[in-house]
Amino acid sequence: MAESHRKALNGTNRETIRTGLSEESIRAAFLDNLFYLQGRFPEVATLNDQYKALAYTVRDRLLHRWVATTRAYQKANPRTVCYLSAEYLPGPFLGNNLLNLGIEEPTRRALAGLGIELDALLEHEEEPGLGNGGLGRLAACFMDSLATLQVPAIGYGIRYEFGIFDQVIRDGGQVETTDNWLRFGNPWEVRRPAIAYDVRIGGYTEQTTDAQGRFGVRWVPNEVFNGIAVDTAILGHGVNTVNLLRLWTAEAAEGFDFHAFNRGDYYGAVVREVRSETISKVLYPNDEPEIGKRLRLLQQYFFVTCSLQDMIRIHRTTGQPLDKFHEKFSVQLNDTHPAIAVAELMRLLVDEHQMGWDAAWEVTRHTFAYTNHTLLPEALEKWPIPLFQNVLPRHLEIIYEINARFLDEVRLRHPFDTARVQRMSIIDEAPPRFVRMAHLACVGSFAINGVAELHSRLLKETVLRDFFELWPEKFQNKTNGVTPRRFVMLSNPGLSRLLTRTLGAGWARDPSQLRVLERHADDAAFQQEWREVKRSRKEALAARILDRCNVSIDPDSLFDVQAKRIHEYKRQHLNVLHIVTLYNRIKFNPGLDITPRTFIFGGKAAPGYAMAKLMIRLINAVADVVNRDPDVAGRLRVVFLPNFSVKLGHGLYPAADLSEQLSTAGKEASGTGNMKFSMNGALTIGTLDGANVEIREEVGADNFFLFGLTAEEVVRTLAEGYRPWDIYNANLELKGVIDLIASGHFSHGDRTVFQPLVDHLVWHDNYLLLADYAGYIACQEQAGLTYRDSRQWTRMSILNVARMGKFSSDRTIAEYCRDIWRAEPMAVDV
Ligand code: GL9
Repeated sequence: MAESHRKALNGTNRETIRTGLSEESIRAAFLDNLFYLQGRFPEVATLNDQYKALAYTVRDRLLHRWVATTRAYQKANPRTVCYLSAEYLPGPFLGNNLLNLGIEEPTRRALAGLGIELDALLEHEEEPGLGNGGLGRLAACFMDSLATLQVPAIGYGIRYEFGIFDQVIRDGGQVETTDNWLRFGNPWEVRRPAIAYDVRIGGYTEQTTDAQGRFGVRWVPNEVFNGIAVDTAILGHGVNTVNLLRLWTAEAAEGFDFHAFNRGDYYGAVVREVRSETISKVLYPNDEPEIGKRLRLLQQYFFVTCSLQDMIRIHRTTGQPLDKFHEKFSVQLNDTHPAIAVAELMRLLVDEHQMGWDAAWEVTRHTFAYTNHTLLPEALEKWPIPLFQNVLPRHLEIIYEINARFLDEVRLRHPFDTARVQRMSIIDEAPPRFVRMAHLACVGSFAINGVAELHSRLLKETVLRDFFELWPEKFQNKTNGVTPRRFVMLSNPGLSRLLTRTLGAGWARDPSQLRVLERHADDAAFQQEWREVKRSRKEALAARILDRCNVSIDPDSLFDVQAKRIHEYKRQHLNVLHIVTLYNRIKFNPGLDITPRTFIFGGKAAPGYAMAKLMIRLINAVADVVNRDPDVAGRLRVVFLPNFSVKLGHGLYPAADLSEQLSTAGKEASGTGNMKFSMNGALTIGTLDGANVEIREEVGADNFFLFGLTAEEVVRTLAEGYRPWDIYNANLELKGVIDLIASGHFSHGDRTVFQPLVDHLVWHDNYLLLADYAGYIACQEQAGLTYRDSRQWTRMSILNVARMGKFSSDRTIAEYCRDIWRAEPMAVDV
C-alpha cells in the first residue's frame, strides 16, 4: 500500500509533505508542522511542541485516507454501523496510528536525524480517559476492528472535557484529582462547527392541529442548547479505511443570550452558557449507574439526540425516504446508557418528520440492537419518573405509548398473568415510579446480546428471562474480544517480532495462525527466546515501578498481577488474603522455601464506593508492612501502581506471569483484561466466570489455574444460608490471616481502620471470599510450584498465546456484522 501510495503522489513537494511515508517526507513534514502550526523551530521546541508536530504529521496522513473513505462511502452508500456509547477509552493515538500506517521505523529514523527520540514523544502523550473501564475500552477495540475489517462505521459518544479522574495514592488511600486531558490541546480531533444540532430540555407538551386537521404534539422546551461534532479519525490496520469517532460537545444555543444581555442581565446570559457547557464537562466515574443524577440523564439524551439527528441528516443526503432508515443504519446500544434512543427516534420520526406511529415503530424496532454488560441487579439503570418528566416530558409520553402497546402483546400471550405484566413493564410502578432502561432497550431492539457465553445464558435465565420467553429469537451471545494490534503488537514489540519471525506477519489480522506456535512449545531454543522477551518486559516494568513507586522488585520473581476496577465482586481482597497467608507462613517458618513473588495491583475505585476505597487502603497497608519486613525480603513484594490506564496497561500486560481473574462466579459479565494478559503469555488463575470459561476452553484445562465455586454453586450456597463465620472458625490459617488484619498489624495498631471490611467478611461475605479461600490458596500453591519448573511454565505460556486467537475483537466484530448488523466490508482505495 505504501508503495502504490507513494507512486500515486509522486508529484509536488506539498503532497509529499502531507502524505509521504518515507523518512525524508516525514522529517520535512515534522519540521513544517513545528514551524507553521506551533511557530517553533527545533532549538526552542519543547517536548510538547515536538509531540504535537509529530501528531499533526501523522494526522495529515490519516486525513488523506479519511477523505478517500468518506468519498467511497458517499459514492457506494453502504449499510453503516453506528455504535452508540457513553464511553470510549481509546488509549494514546500516536503509537497506534504509526503502527496501523506501518511507518513506525521511518518515523523513528526521521526523528533520530533531528536528535529526537520517538519513545519520548510516545511517552508524552496524554490519553483520553473518556471511560471507566472494560465497557469503554471494548468500544475502542470495536472501533479498531471495524476499521481494520473495512466495515463502514461511526462511533458516537461524548467529548467529556474531564475524563475519568486521576488517581493519586496519598497516605495509603485513593485521592481523586481532575483529569485535565485537553490542557495542552488535542491534535487528533477536528472540530466541525457546521455539524451542530439543537438539544431541547424540559418544558411541557401541547396538542396541535395542522392545516389538514391532523393532531400532533408540540414539545415546548424551557432550554435549548447545541451539540457540536468533534471528530477523530480511526484508521484500520494495514488498510486505507478511516472511520469516524464523532464525539459531541455542548454549547449554548446562540452562544450568547442577547435577550438577557439587552435587559442588562449580562451575568444571566453568561451563566446560561456555562450551564449548557456543563453537559459535556465531566464523565461520571461510577461503573454503576447513578440513580437520580439529572446531569447524567442530560448527557445520555444529549449525545443520543445529536447522533440520531446526524444519522437522519446523512440518510437524507442519500435521497432515500426515512422509512428506509433501518436499511441504511444498524445502531448498537452499548449498554442502556443510550437506550433513550428508542424513544428519541420515535419522537424525531413522528413529531419532527410527520411519520405515522406504526410506520415509525417499524423503523425503530428494526434499527436498534442492545448489548447488556452486567448482571448485577443494582447496576440496571432506572430513572425516577418525576426527574424523567422534568427533563424529557415528551419522551415520557412516548414511552407510555410504547409500553401500553407492548404490554398488550404480553397480555395476549399470557392472559391473566398480571405478575408477569408488572415485571416486564417499562415502568416500575413502585413509588416514586421509574423508567427501566433495560426494558426500553429490549422492547425497542431486534437483537439483544450478552458479552460471553456464560453471561448470555445467565441473562436469559435471570434478569431478562421474561423477555427471553417472549422473544427467544432476539437473544444472542457475542463473546468480547480485544485488538491484538494495540495489546500485542504495540504493547509488546519484542513478542511481536518473535511471533512474526516464527509465523510470518499474518497473525495480527488472522490470529488463528498463532496455533502454529504449538509446534514450538517444547523447543528449548524457542522457549529460551520466549523467556527473554518476558524477562525484558519485566525489567522494563520494574524500572517503571522503581521510578513511580520507589519500590524495587526482582524480575526473577513471579509477577502476579491484578489490574481492573476495584470492586468487591472482583475480589482484590481475596488476593490480599493470599498475600497475608504467605506472609504468615514465612513469619511462622522463616526458612520456608516458597516461590518469590511480586504482587502488582492497579485500578481505580468509584469515588463514592467506600468499601472499594478501603480495599485500596488494605492493599497499600499490606504492601507497606511486607515491603519493609526483612524476614520476607526476597520472597514477597507488593506494589499498588497508581492511576491505571490504557497506557499503563501497555507496560503491564506483557510483564505479567500470572493474571488474577478472581470474580465471584456469575458476577463478571466477561472481562477483557483476562484476554490481554493471556495473549501476552501470562497464565490465568481464575474462577469459572465471564470469558474465563471460554479462555480455559481454548487454552486447555491443563494450562489454566482454576479454582472456586461455579455460578450455580454460588447461587445455591447463598440460598442455603451461607455462614462465613463458620468457615472463619473452621480454617485456622484463614482465621490467622483475618485476625492479623483485624489486629491493626497493618494499620499501626489501629484496629478500627479495616474493621468494616473484616466484619463484612466474617458476617456477610456476599461475594463468597471465605467459601473460595481454601481452593484459591491451594491453586496458588500449584501455580507457585509450576513457576519453578521453567520449562513447564514456558510451555504453558506459549500454548496460551497459541490458542488465544478467538479473543481478537476482529472475531467479535465479524460475528456482530454477520448475525446482527448485516454489514459488509468495503475496501477503500487512495
Ligand atoms: C463491563 C463488565 O463488567 C465486564 O465484565 C465486561 O468485560 C465489560 C465489557 O463488556 O463491561 N460492564 C460494565 O459496566 N463495566 C464493565 O467493564 N464497567 C466498566 O466499564 C467500569
